[in-house]
Amino acid sequence: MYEEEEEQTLWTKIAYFLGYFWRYESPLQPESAYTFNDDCNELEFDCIGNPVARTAEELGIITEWENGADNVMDEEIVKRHEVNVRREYEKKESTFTEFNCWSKRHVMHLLNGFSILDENDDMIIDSQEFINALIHFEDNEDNLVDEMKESKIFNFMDKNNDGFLDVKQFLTLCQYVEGIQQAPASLAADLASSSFQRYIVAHNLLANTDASKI
Ligand SMILES: [Ca+2]
Repeated sequence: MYEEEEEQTLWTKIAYFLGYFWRYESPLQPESAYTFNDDCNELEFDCIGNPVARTAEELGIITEWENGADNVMDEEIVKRHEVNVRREYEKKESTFTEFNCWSKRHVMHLLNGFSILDENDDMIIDSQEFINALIHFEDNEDNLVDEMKESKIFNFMDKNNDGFLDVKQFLTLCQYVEGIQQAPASLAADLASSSFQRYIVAHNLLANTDASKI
């Protein structure tokens, strides 16, 4: 009895194995429309395998929305590209050439000062970073920051009016502080008594201290 059952199981396995060849279906090629079966994509083919005409909306291709999104993003994409170009200033030799009033070493030192203000390291200083870093600096010096005055300086330097300073704008401001370029009249008085001025002076003292160690 036990042997019979075992033999039956074996034949069942063989029959199942042979049946595999009958059940086999070749891979689908739905784009041809000639290989339609129940598994075929019903969005593309009807029940007899003919391609079904579908509108762009039915297929999820909503061109109006896509075009609308592109139009909305156009201006933003141009703006982002410009910002990314300005983020590269720090690494460019042309920046050192443009500010050759200083040695490359001193420009590097000022760029370290830039990095301290640039809290999120995205190579631009936004107004919040500018104010926060100066508050932090003045805290150490037991001074208060006149936020209105610092914002005025920031906005004056933000010629593009896009809410941040790039490396070149920062270095230009440093030139005003160091008297290499005369600060515009509308900026000079505020700058002379600003936290930013004190920050750069203190930062430069650090450079002199470091240089004296060498
Ligand atoms: Ca930043």
